[in-house]
Amino acid sequence: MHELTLYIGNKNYSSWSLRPWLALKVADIAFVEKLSRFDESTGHAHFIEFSPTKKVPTLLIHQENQKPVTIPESLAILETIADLYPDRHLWPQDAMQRAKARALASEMHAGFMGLRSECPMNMRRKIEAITVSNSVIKDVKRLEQIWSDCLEQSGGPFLFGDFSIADAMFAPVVNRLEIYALSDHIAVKVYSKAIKALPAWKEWQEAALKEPWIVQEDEV
Ligand SMILES: N[C@@H](CCC(=O)N[C@@H](CS)C(=O)NCC(=O)O)C(=O)O
Repeated sequence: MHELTLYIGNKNYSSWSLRPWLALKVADIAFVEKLSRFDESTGHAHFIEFSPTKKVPTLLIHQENQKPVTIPESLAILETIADLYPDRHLWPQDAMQRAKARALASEMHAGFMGLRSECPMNMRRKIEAITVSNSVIKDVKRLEQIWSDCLEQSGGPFLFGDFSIADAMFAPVVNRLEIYALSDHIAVKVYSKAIKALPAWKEWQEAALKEPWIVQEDEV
């Protein structure tokens, strides 16, 4: 038996935190949520109290009579959850589809630097286009290609049919594409609608809108 504690950052801004939080909620896995606010004045120094990387998200796995196991890195957290709860099928069951989903989740984890640096997630930001670099335009084109290919092959509503870790990894991008008006592609519209209809997405967004804290560098 084990219990889970997930440390996350501000719901308005923390795109990496959203990923495992969303997967845990969609898979109906119980966990204790600990929100630790960003503090730009100290470089988020207090994150060291729970994470060796000083970053959110970080998962703690508590087992009886043992020291908690600490897992930083969103993708490692998602893999760990899939391992601990195999019956929730957080990866596609077919090996080839699973391989494809893993490749896409890794691509998201390691790439899309233009989009990630120029267009921060911001759940409360009003929709308003901004001028973006070619790197962002390239990232958006790649997302349009991934989402349209996956939805065409799976039939939706999620990238591999049922919600998977690939969706958890791409979910924050739904907000970025919307608030900076980056795409009119039909696959983006259809996929964004499916993600935003998740009760867990709505729960995260509602909480984000109630947060009073402003992180100036993420206000574009
Ligand atoms: N590769 C990490 C990235 C995590 C990350 O950069 N988190 C941000 C917040 S969304 C953070 O904790 N920043 C604080 C810092 O860099 O000191 C992951 O996948 O979890």
